Amino acid sequence: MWRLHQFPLCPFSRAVRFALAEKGVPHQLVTAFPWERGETLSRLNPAIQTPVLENGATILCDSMAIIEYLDETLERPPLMGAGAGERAEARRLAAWFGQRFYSEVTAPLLAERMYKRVVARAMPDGISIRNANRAAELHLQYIDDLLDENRWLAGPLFGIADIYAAAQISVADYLGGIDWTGHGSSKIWYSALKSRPTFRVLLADRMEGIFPPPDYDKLDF
Ligand SMILES: N[C@@H](CCC(=O)N[C@@H](CS)C(=O)NCC(=O)O)C(=O)O
Repeated sequence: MWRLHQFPLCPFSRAVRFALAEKGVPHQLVTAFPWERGETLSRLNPAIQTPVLENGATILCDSMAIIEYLDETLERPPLMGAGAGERAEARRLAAWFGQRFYSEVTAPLLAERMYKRVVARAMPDGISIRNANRAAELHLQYIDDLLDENRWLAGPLFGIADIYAAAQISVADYLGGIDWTGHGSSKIWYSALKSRPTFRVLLADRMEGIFPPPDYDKLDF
């Protein structure tokens, strides 16, 4: 059976978990905290990062490589889009959320509200949190704009762009960084995701010692 090395607030692991669930792939979760630089994670992934998906001799690292592997080996449901143009747009947006949203929103919130609490035992930096919240607001505006054009972020079908965006937003939301006020289109899109059983499993997960806001996993938020 596949084993996914991950931790509950890793947005890249959440993207892989979401894709595994959509593809109906049975898997076990193995908790790995990259900052502990454990022997298993270091052996499996030279970058010492989560996620890693492994099954015996098959070891897959990097969320995008893993999800593309799943999409190439399991036909249904397709996650990358139909033609080359749709796939290019889906990859562009997956990179947007995996790189820009992560560096501007999720990573600072993880540093201030998770790492400092659980590992460094230090006070969070309010300015960094405020900047992350402001950046999140701009990203929600961008999602509103994308949804003016399409039903899902990259086109008419649900796919990898939605998976990446939802994975990042769900972690930022868990850490109190998302305010949906004034973002009706984004909220409707996220509400459709929240009602998918494949995504609800992720929202049920908790990181020890850190609690999400009350509406975090509610369908009515
Ligand atoms: N490009 C990688 C990024 C993975 C990543 O940055 N994972 C974080 C945890 S969410 C990590 O392991 N950070 C530790 C480090 O970079 O040293 C992917 O998509 O899988």
